[in-house]
Amino acid sequence: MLRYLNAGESHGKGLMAVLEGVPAGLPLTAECIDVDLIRRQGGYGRGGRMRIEKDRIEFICGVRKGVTLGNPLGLMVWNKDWENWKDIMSSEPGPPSAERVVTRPRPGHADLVGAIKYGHRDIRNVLEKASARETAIRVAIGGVAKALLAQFNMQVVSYTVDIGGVSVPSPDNPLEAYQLAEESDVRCHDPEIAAKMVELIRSAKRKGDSLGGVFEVVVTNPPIGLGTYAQWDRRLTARLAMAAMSIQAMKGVEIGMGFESARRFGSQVHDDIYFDKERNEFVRKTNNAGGLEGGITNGQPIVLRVAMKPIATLYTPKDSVDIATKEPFEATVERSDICTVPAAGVVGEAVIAFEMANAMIEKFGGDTVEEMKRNFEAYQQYVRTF
Ligand code: EPS
Repeated sequence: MLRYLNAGESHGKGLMAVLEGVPAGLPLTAECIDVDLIRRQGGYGRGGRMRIEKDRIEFICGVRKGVTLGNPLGLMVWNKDWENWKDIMSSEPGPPSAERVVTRPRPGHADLVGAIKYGHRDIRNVLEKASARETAIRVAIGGVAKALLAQFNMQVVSYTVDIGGVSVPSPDNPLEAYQLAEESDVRCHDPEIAAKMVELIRSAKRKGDSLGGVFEVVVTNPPIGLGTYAQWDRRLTARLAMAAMSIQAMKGVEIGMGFESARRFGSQVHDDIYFDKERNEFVRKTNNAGGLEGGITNGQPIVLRVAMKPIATLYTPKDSVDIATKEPFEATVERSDICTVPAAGVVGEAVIAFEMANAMIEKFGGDTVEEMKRNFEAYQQYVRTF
């Protein structure tokens, strides 16, 4: 089983993770992880912090000469901004820092509830870990998972389908959409819609507002039979939904036809089953199920749409109360992003890749990638002759 723990404050020294369960013999370089770290930093609507950071992975352990050892991986992303926060965030004993104290909770953020829960009078102690800065290390972990999935010819891609209500329908060809989206500032495959999205973000910026949206994540080429209906918490549908909802600011997730399927007759929803005698396999002409039936992969691409609320830090803030004075407060402007839906798609890929890699390891086991491949090939052969 793959598992990880991560740690790190947004303006601390860096973000770290220990990832256990990666089979030995997986080719892995910093470059293949950095690609996604760079993608996560991009997108129209990002704020000032991304001009400071240049996120790169450092393997502390578990990889030797570009190949995993089967040991836990130690992963590190250093924060460049730490240089500006050394004293404020210092772990040395001393009086609380008087600088950058936060007493004004942002509606929609973890600020107020976190402060009450943990007894913090300085909300900085909450926002440092609640911050979406944490997603950098999760993207790194997702990079390892993607490398493992690639050994089985599986890819995890994403693109933006909605920003603030400017939307584009789900594309017929996700891989093509993904390629086009990679060229777009908002990671949307339709250039006309992308331009409208940029314009909306620009107008939100002018008004001191923020925007959310929806991104779609697609897993290509999954084998039939990952996950199970046999126990509630092993349903892959549930695990993928939890992974998606574990990303900061996510408020909804749909699989396949999702909420729309609730509005239709069964005959309009369920994907007919055919048998292709030439290819010797069961096929579907539609994929309304989004690749999952009974919590199990059915061999069709997995399709998820994830809804992100607008960023909680507004340049024109909502009503709130200072926790020190209990008085309503006037605007204080904190550095923030306007819209991070394009970046959130990259994070979505990472968390879904992690769950998929885990499901692959569960089914095909193996201490080594070689062993996993043998088990995988034997199983695929079985499926072809079922
Ligand atoms: C982020 C880093 C943060 C924010 C953002 C995500 O940097 P800073 O707080 O120093 O500007 O840009 O975090 C949030 C939007 C949030 O609400 O916490 C990053 O690396 O992605």
